[in-house]
Amino acid sequence: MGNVLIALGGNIGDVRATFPKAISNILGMAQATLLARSSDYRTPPWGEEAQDPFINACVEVETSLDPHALLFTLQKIEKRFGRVRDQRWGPRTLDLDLLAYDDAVINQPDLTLPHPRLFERAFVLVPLAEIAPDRVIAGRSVAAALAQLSTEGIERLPDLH
Ligand code: A4P
Ligand code: MG
Repeated sequence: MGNVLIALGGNIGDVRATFPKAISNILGMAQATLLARSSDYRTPPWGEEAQDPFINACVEVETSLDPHALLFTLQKIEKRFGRVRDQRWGPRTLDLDLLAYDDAVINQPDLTLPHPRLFERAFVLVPLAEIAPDRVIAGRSVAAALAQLSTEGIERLPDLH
């Protein structure tokens, strides 16, 4: 079984309603068990700034799929939720990024682990620090990496009931 951290993001449609459905899909399609789920956060757009704010969250799951099979499954789920891949860093209904899979280090064209832009992104590290502050990824703890970034404009959203 692999221990996996996955980032969820989106800024088109009712993203907060999409997330629980996407998580159910991950658990079902990746034969996974949910270990932790962060709150949802509203985050300023990163990379391409002329777009709506994003909602971001992270989950920790345990899965029997290997990293490539898991990536393929996440991409299938993105498509199912209407993800159209056009503009890099552009608006999307659902983005599922594989952040880390155990301590696997993979450098292949279709899969890089740990996720190469993880440490530049407060929109990933803020939710991740809520569920796994002491996790060490590529030699750095999540909390220590987050302390290097500005979290300006990131807002934790109250739970939906
Ligand atoms: N790929 C390689 N490694 C991985 C991995 N560890 N996890 C490949 C997931 N995918 C991985 O991704 C491009 C290719 O990366 C995939 O085909 C896969 O084989 P993509 O999802 O198709 O393209 P993308 O998402 O547009 O590009 P990229 O660079 O992954 O963008 P990001 O990093 O997902 O950024 N601002 C805020 N506040 N919040 C956000 O969530 N998201 C983005 C998108 C931009 N700005 C944002 C947010
Ligand atoms: Mg992506």
